[in-house]
Amino acid sequence: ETVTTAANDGSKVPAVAHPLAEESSEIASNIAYHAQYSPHFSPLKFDPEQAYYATAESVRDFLIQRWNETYLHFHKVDPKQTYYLSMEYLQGRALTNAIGNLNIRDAYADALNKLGHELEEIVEQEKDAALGNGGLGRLASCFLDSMATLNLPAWGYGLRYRYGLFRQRISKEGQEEAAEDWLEKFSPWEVVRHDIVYPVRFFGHVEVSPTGFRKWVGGEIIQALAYDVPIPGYKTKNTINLRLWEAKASCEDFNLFQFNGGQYESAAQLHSKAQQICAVLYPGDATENGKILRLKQQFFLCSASLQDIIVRFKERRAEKTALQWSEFPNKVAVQLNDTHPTLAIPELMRLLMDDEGLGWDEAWNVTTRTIAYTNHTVLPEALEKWPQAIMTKLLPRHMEIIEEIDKRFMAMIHSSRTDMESKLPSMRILDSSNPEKPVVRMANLCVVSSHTVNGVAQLHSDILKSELFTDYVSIWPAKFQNKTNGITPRRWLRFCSPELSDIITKWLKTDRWITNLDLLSGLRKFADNEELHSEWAQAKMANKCRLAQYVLHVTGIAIDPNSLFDIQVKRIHEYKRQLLNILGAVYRYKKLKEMSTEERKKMTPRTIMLGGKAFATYTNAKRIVKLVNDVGLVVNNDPEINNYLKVVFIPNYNVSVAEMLIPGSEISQHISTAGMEASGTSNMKFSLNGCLIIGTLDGANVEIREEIGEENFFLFGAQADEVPQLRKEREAGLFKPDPRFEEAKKLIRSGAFGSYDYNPLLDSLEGNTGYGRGDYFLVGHDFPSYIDAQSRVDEAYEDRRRWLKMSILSTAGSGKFSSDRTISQYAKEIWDIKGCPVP
Ligand code: GPQ
Repeated sequence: ETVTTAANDGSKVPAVAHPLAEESSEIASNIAYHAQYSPHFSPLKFDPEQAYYATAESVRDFLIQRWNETYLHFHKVDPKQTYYLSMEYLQGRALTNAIGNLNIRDAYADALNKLGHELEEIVEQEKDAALGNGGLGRLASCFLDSMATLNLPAWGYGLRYRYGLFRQRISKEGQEEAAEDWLEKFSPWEVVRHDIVYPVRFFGHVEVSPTGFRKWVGGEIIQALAYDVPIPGYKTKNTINLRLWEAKASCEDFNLFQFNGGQYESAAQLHSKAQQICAVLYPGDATENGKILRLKQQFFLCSASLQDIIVRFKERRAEKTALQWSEFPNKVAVQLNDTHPTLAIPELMRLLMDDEGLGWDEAWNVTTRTIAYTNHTVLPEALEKWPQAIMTKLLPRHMEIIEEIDKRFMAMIHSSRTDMESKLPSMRILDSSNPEKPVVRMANLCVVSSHTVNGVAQLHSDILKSELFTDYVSIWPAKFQNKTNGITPRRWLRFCSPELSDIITKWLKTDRWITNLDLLSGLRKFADNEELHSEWAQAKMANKCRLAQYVLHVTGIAIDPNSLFDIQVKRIHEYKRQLLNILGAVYRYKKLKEMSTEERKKMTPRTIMLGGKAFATYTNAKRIVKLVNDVGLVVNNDPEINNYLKVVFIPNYNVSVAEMLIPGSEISQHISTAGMEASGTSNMKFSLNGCLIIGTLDGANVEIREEIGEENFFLFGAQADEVPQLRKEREAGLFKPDPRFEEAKKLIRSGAFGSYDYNPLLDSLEGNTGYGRGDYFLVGHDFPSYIDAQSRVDEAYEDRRRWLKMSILSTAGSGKFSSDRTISQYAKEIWDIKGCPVP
């Protein structure tokens, strides 16, 4: 038997080279070194899994080196620094990204070859870090990549969930959820920091001293322990930090006496409470206990992060001048990723007043100059409201502070804006309209306490100003901004589609587009060039074949790379209207069935792929997943039809799956009800990869269409400002459904796709409107124009040259959607920070 370990083969590889060597034979020996001395060492094995861990650990050596250099440099220069607070980060895999950003990919590929492995196979060993649900979490991760690449002094703070987003399995029943154990075999990308621990208090009460000084005491104290994830910039030394907190009880909280007495559970009570805090991403919050846990998570993030920020502020002051709190906002910017970390506001106030001895006005001045808030949704159910009773119990001092902010806000209106007094009930932070159950409106707290509030696409920011926050705009017009989202071109083009990237670099005669995405517009002048067309088509075909292989592997369904690849991947939600997509597919199927064989042969073959996770308790979303799978079963097994149409549900959609799907797509669907998708970010990824969009005038679609040209965008559906009127008409019974819409629903109701009862799902498209019923999302209204737009897609695809031109123009027009542009704007217009490159 041959021994498969490269680690032990001293004749082939020397034991240790310089840990930061960049030459492939030295890298090979470093990988071998890690294989030999890491905790994963097995003398008989050097299979892909061991090779992955050893490779990752050798890459980590570079990252730690650069992380330290960057930290010291920031410490020395002492620039103003941004802290991005987010409950979610969807990092995905790190290996390809790290060696790509460090510019050592080819050397690593060679090194692994020398050790008998293929880089492509090794990177597949890594589990996704899925500490987020969807767009909001992935945006945070793209932002970190841009912050590092732009050399900005900026860090991310988050939570180290034990179990990230669930793994989705598809069975006969539909979606099934299983815990995803991303830490099962340890993550090589995090460094535990036993030297960085802060106490975080919960419950307890407020004690008032004889001098009137208030202090939060008692309750339980959980320790926040830091785990650092180094984030390398692209072709720069700068490597910033994503600091994730884990909850721990201190050893003093372990009751040895009880344990020895056999009371094992109560002996470790606080330990088990601590474990719950970071156990899972976004646990359901329908129950009282669930609510407390979610609120605990939010406060845990805010308190630990702010304590850490304050320690660093003091450290950097200590060497220079005396401590001056008014300087704090000149050194620290805190960005709230939606309302989830709102408690940073009262927590900063508390730390400044109760721990540092500042008065209210001084603390308020510091807090409001420090904190800025990004809104990511106008959906009413996503606007957080916490019952005051729960807040008072869990965070009594913070509730006092929030009440004081509310009181002072009202006083300000009464004294200087009497014209706005009638608006106070909806503007107040505390909502006591139900006196039995007063709630804290987190978005209002954010708007009142932040120096800047921004939306995430122009249309969304306009809606915030004209609808959600109108009254505040009249008080603080300058507070509101737009920052259109972006995506990192490294992960979402350079690394996920090396074929297309090389072509772009060749034609632009530079690879500077990777950090200056506007340069892509230089492709426009080649949009009709036949040589480029043929290279472009070849790259696209290679990506489609790779995707087809993947689909076969995960679903067993063979799809034809010559068919039009049509993709919709995102969280399943009624407002995103996957139901419109599948009703369209059903309609297409029905029309194909009605055709003669001759007629059918003239049709454009299509492969419709859908993917995405449904929240475990969101019934209609789960029904949609089931429907897609049921339609696929019938269509894909119909021998008359399956050369012209396939419907495939891609299971377990995540960042890595996206990196496979997006480069292989030709048309993608971004078809939310106008006004409801704040921005969308996958639309940018598809467009960047030369995939055309069929979409509504919603979120960032509006700006994508502007950039790439309306002739290259398949537009349909109602516009945002028409939606309220359409809903009213629907309610008044004035809506006359298109016969094609009725046909599609009828076919599903007839049982053509199995015996599952789809009536409740389809009934949500009938009757009077109201949220979640009576076709609130206007599927029926938009259906005919959607079908027409799909016909235009088919027609355009038949004209090869026209399609390729549109595809090239999509990529050429995507420069604006780099997260480098977004982050530069945040840096300049909100944070007031500048690049601080490590020399
Ligand atoms: N978004 Cl509030 C989420 O993914 N989760 C959330 O909790 C909230 C928003 C999304 C939003 O739906 C998309 O339109 C945006 O593109 C994305 O945030 C990033 O801004």
